[in-house]
Formats: sequence, C-alpha cells, structure tokens
Amino acid sequence: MAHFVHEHGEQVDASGNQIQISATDAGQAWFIDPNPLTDGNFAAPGQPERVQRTFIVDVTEVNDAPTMAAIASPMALVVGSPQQAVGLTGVSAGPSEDVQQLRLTAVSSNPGLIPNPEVTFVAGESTASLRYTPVAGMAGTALVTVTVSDDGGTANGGIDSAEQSFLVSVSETIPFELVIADGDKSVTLNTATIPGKWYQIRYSPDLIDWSVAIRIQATGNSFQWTDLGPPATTEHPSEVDRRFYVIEKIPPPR
Ligand SMILES: [Ca+2]
Repeated sequence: MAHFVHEHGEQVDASGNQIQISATDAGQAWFIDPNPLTDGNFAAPGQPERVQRTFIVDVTEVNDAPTMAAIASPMALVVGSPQQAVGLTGVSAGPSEDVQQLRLTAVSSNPGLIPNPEVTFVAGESTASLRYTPVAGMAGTALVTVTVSDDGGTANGGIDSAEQSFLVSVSETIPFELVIADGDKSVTLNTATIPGKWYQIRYSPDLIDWSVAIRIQATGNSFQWTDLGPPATTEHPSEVDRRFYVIEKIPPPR
C-alpha cells in the first residue's frame, strides 16, 4: 500500500482524496466549530469542545522503495573458476506498487577480477539471477553491489532504488604434486610452504562446489597431506569418480 502524507506531514489513511477526521481520532488536533450555536454541541466545563467537521486535504501518493532480499556472500572461488550464478529474491517495486517497472543492475568494485555481472530479470517476477566469471589468473576480492530501481520517482520524499551487496573472494592458489597410491588409491599432495603461513586444502567433485578438507599452519618448507576419506573428506578418494584439489594461502584464522 502506498502511504500518504497531507499538507501537515502526518500519515493518514485515505479514501479517495477526502479524509474525515474527528477530534477524537485526530490525535493532538482539535477542530473547533467556528459557530457552536449552529450545532448545539457544547463541551463539558474544562474540556475542549468536541465537534466533527469534514474537510478536504491534499493527499499525495509517495513512492515506496523497491525491495530485494540480502545476498549471502558465496564461498571463496579458486583462480580460474568458471562462470558463477547467484540468485536474487524478494524483488519488488514496493508494497502494492506492482505496476511500476523495475530495472536491476550490478557493479563490481574490482572489474579486473570480477567484471560487472550480468543480471537477468523478467518483469513481474520476484526473483532474478546474476552471473559473473572471474578474470583468468587473477586472485583477490571484489564487492558486487546490486541495485533495483523503480520508475515511481522521488517526489515528496519517495525512494526509487535499493541496494544489496556481497563479497566475492578468489583465492591465491599454489602448485602441488599429486600422487595416487597403488594399493588403496589414497591421494597424497606435496607442496612447498613458507613456515608460519596458513594454508587450506579444498576438494570438489566438479570444480564448482568446494569443501574444505583441512587448514594448517606450515611448520617447515614443505607439507604433505594424504586424503584418506572421512573425516577430512566425505568419502575415500577410491570411492568417487573424480576429485579435484586446490591448495590456497589463507589469512590466519581469527
Ligand atoms: Ca516503488
């Protein structure tokens, strides 16, 4: 429902342009009949006179802000990740303002890492989707800000846009040697490390969904880790068709 303001700024319910306000429901306002003799309605001693009048006030419809639900920041990507998709929900022009046209745009704070995403939106829907592809070979972070705008204007304090943002992180990865054991087909990763720095190993069945296997602080110049299945990974590597690994440098856990 659009809300209304009259010339004194109070918000009131409206029925067309004519609003009936009585002394008892107008809050602090008292309306005194200029000629009490004509209605014979006198107040009790010491009380303000209670009379009703009907009058016309100017009512202006004010544009309510469009809406969009908050967007959760996705799990960190690895360098060279393919196109990513993010769903947007709760998209509307504002309460009972469905006739307004909406426009959705997205801007990246770091286009050298995450170019400005494409937004796909079909008029009348409450959802939309957004796609972006990290620039090959680049690591870092980018804040993506999504703006929904309506065409209701900003007259009389109306609001015609709203924003939500989320952070995209692309991790710096480091090379490693991978060895599959002849016997139990366990997988061992060997990598060079810097003592004192933190690293994590993640694994994925498809290069899209990633899970953290371990996080460690290096104690020497190299590190070796063997995937033996649970609890570090969901299944033993011999039980899955394929498994991708990545080793990343990470900030120290807080
Ligand atoms: Ca609106």
